[in-house]
Amino acid sequence: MVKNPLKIFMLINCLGMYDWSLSAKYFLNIYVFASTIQNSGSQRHMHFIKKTLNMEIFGCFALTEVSHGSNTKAIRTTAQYDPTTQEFIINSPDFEASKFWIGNMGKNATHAVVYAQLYTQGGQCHGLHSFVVQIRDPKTLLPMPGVMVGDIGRKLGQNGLDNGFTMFHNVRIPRENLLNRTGDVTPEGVYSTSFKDVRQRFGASLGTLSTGRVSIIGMSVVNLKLALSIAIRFSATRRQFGPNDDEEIPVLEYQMQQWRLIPYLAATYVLDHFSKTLFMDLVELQLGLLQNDKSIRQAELGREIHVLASAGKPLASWTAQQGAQECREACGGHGYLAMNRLGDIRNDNDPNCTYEGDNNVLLQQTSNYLLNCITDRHQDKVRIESPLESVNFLEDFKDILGQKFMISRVEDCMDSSVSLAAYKWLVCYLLRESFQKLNQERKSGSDDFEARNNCQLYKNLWATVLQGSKVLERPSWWREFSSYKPTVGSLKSKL
Ligand SMILES: Cc1cc2nc3c(=O)[nH]c(=O)nc-3n(C[C@H](O)[C@H](O)[C@H](O)COP(=O)(O)OP(=O)(O)OC[C@H]3O[C@@H](n4cnc5c(N)ncnc54)[C@H](O)[C@@H]3O)c2cc1C
Ligand SMILES: *[C@@H]1O[C@H](CO)[C@@H](O)[C@H](O)[C@H]1NC(C)=O
Ligand SMILES: *[C@@H]1O[C@H](CO)[C@@H](O)[C@H](O)[C@H]1NC(C)=O
Ligand SMILES: CC(=O)N[C@H]1CO[C@H](CO)[C@@H](O)[C@@H]1O
Repeated sequence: MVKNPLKIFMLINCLGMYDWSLSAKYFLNIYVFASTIQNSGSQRHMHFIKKTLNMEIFGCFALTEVSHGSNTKAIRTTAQYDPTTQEFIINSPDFEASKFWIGNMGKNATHAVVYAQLYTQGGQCHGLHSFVVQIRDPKTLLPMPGVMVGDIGRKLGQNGLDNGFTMFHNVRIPRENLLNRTGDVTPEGVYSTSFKDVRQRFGASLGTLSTGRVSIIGMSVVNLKLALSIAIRFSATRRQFGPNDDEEIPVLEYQMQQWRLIPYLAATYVLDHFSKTLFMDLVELQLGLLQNDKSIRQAELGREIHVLASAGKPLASWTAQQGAQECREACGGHGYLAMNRLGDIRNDNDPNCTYEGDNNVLLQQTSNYLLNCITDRHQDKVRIESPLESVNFLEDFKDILGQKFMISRVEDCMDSSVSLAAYKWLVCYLLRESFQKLNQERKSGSDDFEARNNCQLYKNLWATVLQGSKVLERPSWWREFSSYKPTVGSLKSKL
């Protein structure tokens, strides 16, 4: 599974070009279910992975409940340890705590990675942990005793994927099914964790949660590629109006059509490059996990990838959503004909803005991290730096804000360093403004929760901007893009 990560990434995207529901079924089983077992479990769980790869069992990832999606800490499924039988008892206290939206669970999954609050004797809660729970008999696909499972019904798209729900009525599972990378329970019922520092433990587990988001960035790029190739090809052949009655010109020749489509084409190149490099950073993180690397760098890398993916996923999925809509309109009436696929691409892309973290909520992960960087810099004079160096430039915060825009000729703006400098300035500016706004809120007596809520608009705005600068900072895409020679007729001269 981990031997050739880039190949799997490509395979999922290729399956997706054909049908996203098929790709999602494959992805959720191999990349989310088995990968979570690999990353959050240990040697004692390897048999699950083997069986998954042999297609003897089929998995899903069950975190979301009816009442809670974004706020995962409030998940209410419980896992009570019973030392007399050395089992965990998985229970859904009521319908609102039933797992809901779980892909593959509706009809076919035999096993689930279930997130539940871990309790040991005496009612002590140790927080959210993950467990492997068998939900169906692999031969008959009938539910296991105590498991109520079914399909949630028709969705706006991706109906080839069976999203399901489950309620657990005191379902007993072996103690060993606890995925024990961050914490374990002894047969006698004593809880232990190998991470001394809560922040470190959190960083390590966050990193693995980034897989889904990094993949969504890649999938959004595929959707953009599909939509743009349809719309640009169509525009190059579709003729409307012309200089005289006998000659009509392709709509792609019109300034307006280019202005609407070409920026999305440029964004596709940028995001394609970004998604591949971020994926390789994630692979580095996972190799560290496999080697049980407990260094500070590893934990910081987990945090940074989490922060980048939390802003990159909204940027990519929103760009794809808007791009697909623009492509649909750019093809006129034919764009609305189902067989031309633009509707499917747009509708299938749509849920990516919501799952693996709703975009608007996810952005707050990034903005909180950045605000913390600045606060730490102010209070403890710690340097702002991160393993992938994405925030290092904030160290020059003051100098950057003192810079002036000196360019006067359009030609000079073609140098990538100009946009990069403007981006850095904008990020620092918005960061300073929100930092001050947050402090003001606090001074006027708001508590932390309220103060942060009243700055949401500010913070999210610049978290998106910052992500843009991270994309720009990788110079190789500029080379790639500037050497790109479009072949669509006279478009060449106009680029
Ligand atoms: C097609 C599909 C497949 C899915 N597959 C799975 C799966 O396989 N496994 C799984 O575990 N889950 C799955 N999910 C669930 C998904 O992860 C959740 O829907 C998602 O996390 C959002 O949670 P929610 O629906 O509870 O929205 P809510 O948290 O109820 O959000 C509702 C609205 O409130 C806003 N909001 C919430 N909190 C804040 C805040 N603090 N500040 C500002 N605004 C806020 C949000 O932006 C959103 O607009 C799937 C969802 C879909 C649509
Ligand atoms: C998935 O479940 C449906 C409904 O039970 C069944 O028709 C289908 O064959 C199953 N697919 C697999 C691969 O088990
Ligand atoms: C997880 O369980 C395995 C096997 O029981 C054990 O060897 C390992 O030390 C445990 N890991 C942690 C982090 O507790
Ligand atoms: C990780 C994930 O769920 N990605 C989804 C993004 O959107 C495509 C459809 O465009 C889905 O099939 C993917 O599953």
